[in-house]
Amino acid sequence: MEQKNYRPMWKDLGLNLEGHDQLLSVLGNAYKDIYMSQENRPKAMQYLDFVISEAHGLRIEELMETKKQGNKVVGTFCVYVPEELILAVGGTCVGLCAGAEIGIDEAEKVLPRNTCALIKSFMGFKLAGLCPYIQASDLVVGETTCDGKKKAYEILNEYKETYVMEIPQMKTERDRTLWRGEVIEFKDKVEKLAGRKITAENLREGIKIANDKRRALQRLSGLRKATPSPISGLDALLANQIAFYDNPVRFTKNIHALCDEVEERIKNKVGVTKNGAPRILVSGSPMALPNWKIPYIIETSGAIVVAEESCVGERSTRDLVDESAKTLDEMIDAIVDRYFKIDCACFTPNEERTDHILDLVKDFKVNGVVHYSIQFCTPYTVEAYKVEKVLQDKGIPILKIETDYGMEDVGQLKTRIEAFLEMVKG
Ligand code: BJ8
Repeated sequence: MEQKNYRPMWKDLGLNLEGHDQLLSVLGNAYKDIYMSQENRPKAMQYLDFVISEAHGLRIEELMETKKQGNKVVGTFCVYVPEELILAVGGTCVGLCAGAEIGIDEAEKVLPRNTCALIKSFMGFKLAGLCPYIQASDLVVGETTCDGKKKAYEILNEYKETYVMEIPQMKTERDRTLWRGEVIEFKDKVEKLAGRKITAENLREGIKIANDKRRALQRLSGLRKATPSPISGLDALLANQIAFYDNPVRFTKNIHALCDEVEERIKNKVGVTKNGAPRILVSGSPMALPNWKIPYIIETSGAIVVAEESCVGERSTRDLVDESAKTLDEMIDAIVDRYFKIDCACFTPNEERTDHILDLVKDFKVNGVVHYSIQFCTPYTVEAYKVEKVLQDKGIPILKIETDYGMEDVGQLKTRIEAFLEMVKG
């Protein structure tokens, strides 16, 4: 099928056309090498292949169309932003580009070099004019999670209006009160932006759409407990990454179709690996699209990733908003409670996270954990100590990795991961 010419749209959005062409070509090749070279993928993955191929085309066209109809597009960088409120006013919530080493020179003009790759990436994408999602957004919503993000949003705000939600750092009643206030303020902001009121009716609908998406991803995650693994970790990660970009209703339907096929595979004992391949949990910093580095190395070294303890994975999908709330106030409380459970390493203490890692190890019959921290990410790099300790106490092998989005250390990482897998097997 011939690709449509999206250049006029990209130009209108103010993208740097030449740089954007290069980006699409690099990403297209990486996708071919990493994804299309996998054997025996479920056929339903074709949907996600298509979404990826149109991530900067058709999907952006859809966003521009919904904007024309008076609806708003809100861009985010964190799973703390309650998308239910955005959906309630007919808006679209999209994740913004933050997963590739792009525009680093530009980013380093405004940020210190020793900033985590995710932050440098979102700044680089914006300053180099390469992310159509931020260009299409009516508002960017940031959050006070880690210091790097918090301070970087002040700079990003000079280039694009960035509204910042205050996220508490602890989980006491007082923190919950603060968080409730933040959610209510955000509700007011969304209402003003959209020029529409949030009501019990439209919020119920927003909650349902977001929960349905999470239920579909939970179903997919649950199927990965099977042996042999019916789907690669790379493909499952892709589903979790695309969840931040695609139309949620269409995405949910297609993930269920994928799950139907994966269920059939399990019945017929069809797997993507041989029995006996080490089952790995990747835990830590989020892997934003197109950050596939660690699972790619693991899965081309003879192991399989069976779960991601990460915001692009389990952490953002495991909790639902209680749907039994009747009034608007009760619904807000249900949203506050759901988001308050997120166990990001920005919280202290954060024992829920280590408890949860142990649960995942048990439920997914994990043989070893790869703890992934983006270099210079203080919360996850420091918390790795606690994670290592609880796993070692239970005799579960762990490999701690710190890396950025560059490819220079791939050989070295592969050597370390292969040595780890040998040990996991033994
Ligand atoms: S809820 S994990 S999505 S903050 S990698 S920018 S923490 S220095 S991304 Fe995150 Fe929300 Fe937490 Fe999840 Fe900072 Fe670390 Fe960089 Fe990070």
